[in-house]
Amino acid sequence: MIATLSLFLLLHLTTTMSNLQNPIVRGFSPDPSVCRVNDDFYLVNSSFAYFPGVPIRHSRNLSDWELIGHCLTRPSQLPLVKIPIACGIYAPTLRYHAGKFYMITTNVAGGGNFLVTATDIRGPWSEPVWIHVDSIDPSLFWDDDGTCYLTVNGASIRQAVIDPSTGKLLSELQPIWTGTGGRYPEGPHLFKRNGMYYLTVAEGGTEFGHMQTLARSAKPMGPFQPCPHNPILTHRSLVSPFQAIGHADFFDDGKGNWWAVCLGIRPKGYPETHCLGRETFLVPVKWGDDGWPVLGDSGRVPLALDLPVQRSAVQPQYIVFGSGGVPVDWSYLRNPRPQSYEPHEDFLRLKGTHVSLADIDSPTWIGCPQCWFDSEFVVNCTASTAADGEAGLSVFQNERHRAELFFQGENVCLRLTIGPLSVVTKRVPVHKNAGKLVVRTRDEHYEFAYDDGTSSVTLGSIESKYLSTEVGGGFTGVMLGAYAYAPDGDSSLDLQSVDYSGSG
Ligand code: 6LW
Repeated sequence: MIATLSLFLLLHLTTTMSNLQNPIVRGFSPDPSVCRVNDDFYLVNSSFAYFPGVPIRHSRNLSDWELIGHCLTRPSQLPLVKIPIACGIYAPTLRYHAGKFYMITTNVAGGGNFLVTATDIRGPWSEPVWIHVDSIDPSLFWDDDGTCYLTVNGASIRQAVIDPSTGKLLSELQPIWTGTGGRYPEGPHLFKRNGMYYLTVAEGGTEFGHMQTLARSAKPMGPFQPCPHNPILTHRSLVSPFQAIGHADFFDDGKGNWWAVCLGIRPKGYPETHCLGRETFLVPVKWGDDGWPVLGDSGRVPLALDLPVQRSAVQPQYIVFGSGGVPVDWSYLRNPRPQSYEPHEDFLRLKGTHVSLADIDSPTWIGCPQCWFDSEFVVNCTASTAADGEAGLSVFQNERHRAELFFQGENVCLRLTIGPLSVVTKRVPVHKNAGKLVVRTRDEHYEFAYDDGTSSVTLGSIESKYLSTEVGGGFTGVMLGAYAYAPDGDSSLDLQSVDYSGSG
């Protein structure tokens, strides 16, 4: 009996350990798009007002995704000047054709639709080729004859032939499908399989009513017939840890298997709210003999996938700052002022300016997505603050929903900002402006502490719903980072290291 039980437990553990848990990218990673080149998969996500823009992740096994760079790394490609956090880069599409990568997207409040190209995925990427179409969520598809189609959102999904080298439309932008009646048909992608053209669309809005639908035609411009079992993917009205599922992109793995990536959220509490932003999920696609696909578990995202996990899902980060500057998976808020970030041998100096985290501007700030529910983010630093200057740790949803644990004069302070209310809730005298500033994230709250190396003091906490997208609005997620603010005089933060680990 004991032997049987041990064998069962071993099998269960082995299976559990080998299964990839969704989401495949944890934390702020909305509007995913994937393309495959031979055995390499590349994933891009939207990035809004964060710079650099459109992160690129690479995988060869669909389990491990490494952030390898960004498509938009220059202000000439990505002007983000004093625009709201929910503007900037919306949904991107990544495609590969005839030896060249194409990324097409929209800079909302920054010029509209454009594409950039590269022969190497790691760049350099070209300057924008602007596309003068009033829409969001542009997608590209090349037919077997080399014709390139642009598909965009609207009251109906619209499509035209395009010259991607110039961005010029070569045919009239025509409505090709209105979807199944869900609000906001968006995120369209055209793809081809066994001679049929498939058009997939997100409907219902990117919240709890989100769904993915599909139609097909014998011709690229239609007419399109809807799939008999639409929505092909949704979690609306389901009891599931995953919600708001939609905005899918299809791809095949070169071995006869089809997959889809999609966005979703993992809300907590009641009413449900989410802080980690919209994340990226992976769904297996099985094609029926009728030429229609079934996604996941009868149109639901599976909790786990039968894919070997090469590395644990918990990838602790221990970042030592110094001459290397800012790590590839960290971002600035809008276009940074380069002179405010000064690499030294064993620290990065963040030099404050008159721009604060309350301003829709470019404060001295760097951060990375919160990617776990149960985690600890430790900023090891030394601050120098003058007058009303401040420097320290930042938990940031947007300018009006955020928390800072910062050094100011001879104190460590905790300030919580919820809409119009911004209050320093605690001041603790300290004998040095150095040590570890800590935020512990939990399912439904954030807790803040200061550790001077000999003792630790907790300054307070905030319920996470006040930093959630449902309360704060927008399309991003909580970012954890460091900052400096100098309304007058010189205030700076010498950032030695950040230790970030967690689970869930
Ligand atoms: C994106 C649209 C959407 O452009 O939200 O979830 C917008 N879908 O397709 C911003 O992410």
